[in-house]
Amino acid sequence: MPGSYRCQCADGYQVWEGDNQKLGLECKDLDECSSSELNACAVRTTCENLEGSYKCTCGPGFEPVDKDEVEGVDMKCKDIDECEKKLCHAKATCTNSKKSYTCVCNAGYKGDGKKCLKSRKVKTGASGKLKYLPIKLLSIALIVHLWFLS
Ligand SMILES: [Ca+2]
Repeated sequence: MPGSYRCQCADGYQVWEGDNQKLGLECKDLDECSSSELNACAVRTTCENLEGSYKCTCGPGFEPVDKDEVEGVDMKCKDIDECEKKLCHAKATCTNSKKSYTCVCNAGYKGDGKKCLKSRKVKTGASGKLKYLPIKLLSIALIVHLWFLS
């Protein structure tokens, strides 16, 4: 309309529908993270609302595709390959998975994968029985001794 003007909120702001409408147009920050339609954050990123704008950062377990770009409105993130970072023990096998990884000790080693110790041979069979033989013999000797006394 000629001779008139219209105010608009700047990008990143929305009309504030409060009680002070008589004072003129009021704008407040638009929470771009409240809806995926309002932000350009890609999958695997976390949206963070800012005054007048927003930013995207990589979610837990993800890292920037471009190492120099730590945050932005259209940044892309990829799964962190923890196995490349050698977080498992030297005697463990690392398996990378989405958002995570697992460490499993190699055969012959025991532990949680972050720390693996050479597992000792478990005593079994004859050697295990031999351990209790002196006690058994002592018990029998005591019983026989008591029997002779009575
Ligand atoms: Ca905002």
